[in-house]
Amino acid sequence: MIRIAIQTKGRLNEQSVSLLRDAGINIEENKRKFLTKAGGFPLEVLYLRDDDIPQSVAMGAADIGIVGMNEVAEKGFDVEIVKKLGFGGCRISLAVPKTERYESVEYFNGKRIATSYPNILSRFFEERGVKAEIHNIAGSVEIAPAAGIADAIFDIVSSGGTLVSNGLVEVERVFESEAVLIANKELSAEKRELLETLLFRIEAVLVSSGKKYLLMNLPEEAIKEAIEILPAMRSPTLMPLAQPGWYSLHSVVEERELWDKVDRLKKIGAEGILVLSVDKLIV
Ligand code: PRT
Ligand code: ZN
Repeated sequence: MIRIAIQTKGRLNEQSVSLLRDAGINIEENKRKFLTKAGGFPLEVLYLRDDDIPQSVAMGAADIGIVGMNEVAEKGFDVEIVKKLGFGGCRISLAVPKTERYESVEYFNGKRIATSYPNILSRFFEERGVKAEIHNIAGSVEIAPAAGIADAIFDIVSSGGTLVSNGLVEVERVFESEAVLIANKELSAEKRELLETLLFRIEAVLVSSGKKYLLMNLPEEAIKEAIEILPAMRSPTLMPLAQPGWYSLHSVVEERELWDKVDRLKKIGAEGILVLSVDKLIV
């Protein structure tokens, strides 16, 4: 049995649960329980605030966890970063009121900065020889400058909308983050093996995301060009059709490249193009 800590509610909860579900793990969310047993895999789910996940994994209250890299870096607990998970992407940035003239990080010398990430910020300032007053505040950091309790902020940014609506501009991107799978560094052999199995499944889910399966009919003379348009894991699958001179071609493509490839394939004579979603891709 292995125990995973995930966020109880908040931005990472839904995607953590759906990643585990896509990996074949049956999680019944019972909001009143903080520890539940999953089906389909020897796994227990421990629901925690994201701030507590690095520590719980470092101390062994949970064996593994899903949490933002920002929390791992801020808390500084010694855990293994097993895998970047491709969701929860954001950055932690310094932002100043848009009326300020900003030229370089020296601007922050002697300034008061509000943040919930004092450790990451003080490391950044130390590296650059900046001496600023860091105010650790929980909650709405972005209102601190307008409230007159800080000159600048250091906070999570994703779209940038929150900064704009508070009259702030991002001036330094300090830390890039996304959700990561972390593990206790001293897992037993049995738990390590369960982690490997889980990781194998998670990788199959991650690899398939954003991929499409493409099928089409193609005249023989277009095959060479089609293979250039569609480099696949080995090469595209090609099967002769009953009608002489025609083939069926199958390949997996990145969704973001789909329309560009489809346009090019149509130009060289592809017909009956069928696009399917990829559920799992085991490489
Ligand atoms: O209750 P608990 O402590 O578990 O949750 P929380 O309130 O501390 O965290 P939560 O759920 O807000 O975020 C969890 C994790 O999601 C963070 O630690 C990040 O790793 C990640 N993440 C990704 C974000 C954002 N994007 C994000 N945009 N966390 C917070 N924000 C906030 C940010 O603080 C700011 O207020 O969204 C606002 C900025 O968003 P934009 O789009 O306007 O720039
Ligand atoms: Zn939190």
